[in-house]
Amino acid sequence: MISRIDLRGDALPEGPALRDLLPRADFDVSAALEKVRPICEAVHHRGDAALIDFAEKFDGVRLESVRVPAQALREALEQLDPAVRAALEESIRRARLVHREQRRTTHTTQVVPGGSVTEKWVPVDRVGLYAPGGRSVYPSTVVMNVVPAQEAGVRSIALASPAQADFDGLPHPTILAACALLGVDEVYAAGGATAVAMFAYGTESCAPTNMVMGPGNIWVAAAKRYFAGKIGIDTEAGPTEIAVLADDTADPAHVASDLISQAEHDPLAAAVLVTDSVTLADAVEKELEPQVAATKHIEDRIVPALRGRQSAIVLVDGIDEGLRVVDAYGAEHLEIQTADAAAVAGRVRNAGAIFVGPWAPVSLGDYAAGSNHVLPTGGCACHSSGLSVQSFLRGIHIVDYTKDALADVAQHVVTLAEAEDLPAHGAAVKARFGWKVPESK
Ligand code: HSO
Ligand code: ZN
Repeated sequence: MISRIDLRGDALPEGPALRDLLPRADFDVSAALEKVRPICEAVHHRGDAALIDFAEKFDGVRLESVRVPAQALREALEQLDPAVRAALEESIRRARLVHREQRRTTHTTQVVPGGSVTEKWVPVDRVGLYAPGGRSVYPSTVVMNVVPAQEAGVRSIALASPAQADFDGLPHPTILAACALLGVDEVYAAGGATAVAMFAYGTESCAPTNMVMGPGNIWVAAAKRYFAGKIGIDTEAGPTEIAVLADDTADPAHVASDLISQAEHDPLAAAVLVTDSVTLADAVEKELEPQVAATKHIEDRIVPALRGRQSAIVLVDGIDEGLRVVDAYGAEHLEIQTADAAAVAGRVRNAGAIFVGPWAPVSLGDYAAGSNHVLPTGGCACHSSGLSVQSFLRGIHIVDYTKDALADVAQHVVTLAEAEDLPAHGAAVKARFGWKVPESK
């Protein structure tokens, strides 16, 4: 069911060489980039008409308009299963608690008397959020995208999700209901690259946005890459990943169920167990068979995900070596199921989110821990964070100097300008002092 990589015995290699020993699926966005280019350009030139044609081609439904009417949002909320509504409300409440505390405050540094730099945090004006459709209809992802944007103070939030043939071309009703619960009333039936292009260029019915955030498939990732540098985008989301660092204190049944839980997303999802215990490795492997057989998405997702080259049980000599392995891997989700799990978790440097001990499975974070589930994949956790209030803010420096404060540092500015062969930079300072460099006090 799952392969093994034995890294015991020899000293582990350093950095990238260690990462190369670890399993990871290919997620080649560059090939998809060529295919999304004409799609993006068609949306640029033909606007809504192109979106409608693409929905017919890709989603099999002819739309009258891409904008979802307010009535449809209200109805979706009215018809939402009350238990699902209560669960979403609790998920929203917890996410708000966490994300509200991520807000940044304006801060002024008095650099010298009369000279200060203030950092002011300003939300992006308008953002486009994407919620996938198709195999993954996740109202929880709507929550994880919208809550940080709202808590950041973004004034204009639009959301797109693919048109569904089964629902008269509207996005999935649970997506609409989640929007209604969150107070998002600008919703579009647009999927994949077409949605990203709609937000980036704007169309007759959708004003352009400053940013496009939210996970999606390879086409969404490719379209985001196409617009990188022109609008704000978050880190590209690849297939989901779980790594579990466990020792012989872990419960093999729980480790197995956690691995399966993320394998359930996608045949390319990665499930990696890193352990120093052969006994645990054997027991987890034994657990996988019956647990997989008892669940739902067996052949289409879980079995290919666990059998795929992206998943493995990695054997290491001890927890120190295990930590080096999980740091080299940089998992989207990392569970620590070891003795003294909090202390081990405290030593991890690279992970999108860390789940500590036996009572914090990744599923909790997916829905209701309060943490965000839009997290860096594909090793991007080594340089990026998950979605947060910060993702929607810009820190603007406000430089405020008096004449005396400028005079005091003028010589240094002129010296550096000359050293960089940019005399006009220095002149901009000298001009203010009768073309003489004032003496520093
Ligand atoms: N584990 C996914 C998020 C998700 N799980 C949505 C269930 N629904 C990526 O973090
Ligand atoms: Zn999940």
